[in-house]
Amino acid sequence: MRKYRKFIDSLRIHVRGGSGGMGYPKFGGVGGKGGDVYVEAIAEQTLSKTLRAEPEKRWLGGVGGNSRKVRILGEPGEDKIVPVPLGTAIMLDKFRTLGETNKIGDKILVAKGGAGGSPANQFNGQHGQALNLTLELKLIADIGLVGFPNAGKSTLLKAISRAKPKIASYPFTTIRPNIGIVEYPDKRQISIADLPGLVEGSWANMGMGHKFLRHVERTNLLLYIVDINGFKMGPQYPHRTPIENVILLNKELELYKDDLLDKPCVLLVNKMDDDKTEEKLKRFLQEYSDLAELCQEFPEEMQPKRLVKFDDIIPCSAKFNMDSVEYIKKRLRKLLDIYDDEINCRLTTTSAVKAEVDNKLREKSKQFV
Ligand SMILES: Nc1nc2c(ncn2[C@@H]2O[C@H](COP(=O)(O)OP(=O)(O)O)[C@@H](O)[C@H]2O)c(=O)[nH]1
Ligand SMILES: [Mg+2]
Repeated sequence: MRKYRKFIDSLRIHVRGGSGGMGYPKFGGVGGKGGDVYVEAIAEQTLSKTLRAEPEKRWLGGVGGNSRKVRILGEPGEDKIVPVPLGTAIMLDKFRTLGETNKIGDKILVAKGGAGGSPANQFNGQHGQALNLTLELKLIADIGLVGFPNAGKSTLLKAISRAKPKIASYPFTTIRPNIGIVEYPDKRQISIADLPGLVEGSWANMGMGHKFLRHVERTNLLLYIVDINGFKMGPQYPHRTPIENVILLNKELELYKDDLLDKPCVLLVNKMDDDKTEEKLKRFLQEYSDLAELCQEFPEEMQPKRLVKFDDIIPCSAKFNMDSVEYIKKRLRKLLDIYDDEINCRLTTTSAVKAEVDNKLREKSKQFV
């Protein structure tokens, strides 16, 4: 029987630092310190592996050794390492983060071991820190693909990259985020994450949308994708035109986290395969130019408070027109390079500002000498 391993992108664990060892009052002996618990990013790690390594989900630091006649300073307890994948956020609760692993080898202290017994604590070893944490995997990709089911996300990812995502003509085919790598002639690689499961009403926690939207947070560019023919979420939903689709995506992202709307973004209008679609595109672009006005016609709860501003709108056919796919590939590279420059520019500015402040402080301190 084939073993089916579920993809885990969040894991609740208990961590506790080791207790300190007992001191030895008679000789003034100090107990060993309890071991600390760390979370560390390990290459090729997954949260499923983390779970398998410790199915009880309890990660405990080693207990410090007691002070003895033969060893007056008790040995320290062993540190415990919780191995996690790259891009894991360590959450105390929904809003408080202890840290995030951004590169392999990043090590974050999550529970301190207790002090060893000494005169300061009547020679009683102290308990280690104990707490419950949630490990949340946030993918790191250059680009995140966002679109409702059937827009053509998987098809595009497959056409543009070396990934082989599963494709089918019904919603929820992709149960895990899929990452494709796009390689350019100069060997530069760009990663694109297909973030499936976004549905109309994700913000109300329908479908798996929000589970996946979390991954969007760590991308540098969002690639929105809509079907030029519009879409229909299900029998009980109205048919949505492509422009309505854009408004709804805008709203879903805004409701999840509205600063997602500030990310650089590009809109792909997919399935441009025949003459009929040319007409539809014309109408779409027309409507897009009056987007703010069009929004007014939506029921209030569906109206975005702020409209997303696309850096580019690209008509394409991910399935049948490889020239359009090539164009997207080139265009994305270009945009990412521009954003990289902008980011570098911003960093230089900040350090220039910092140097200026430092200089002023130095001037000030001279006045006091
Ligand atoms: N005509 C046409 N169909 C497409 C195009 N791109 C994708 N499809 C079809 O649309 C359906 C959904 O595509 P898929 O990539 O699975 O969408 P996803 O749910 O967004 O990942 C599949 O039947 C695809 O073959 C396109 O450019 N033109
Ligand atoms: Mg898909």
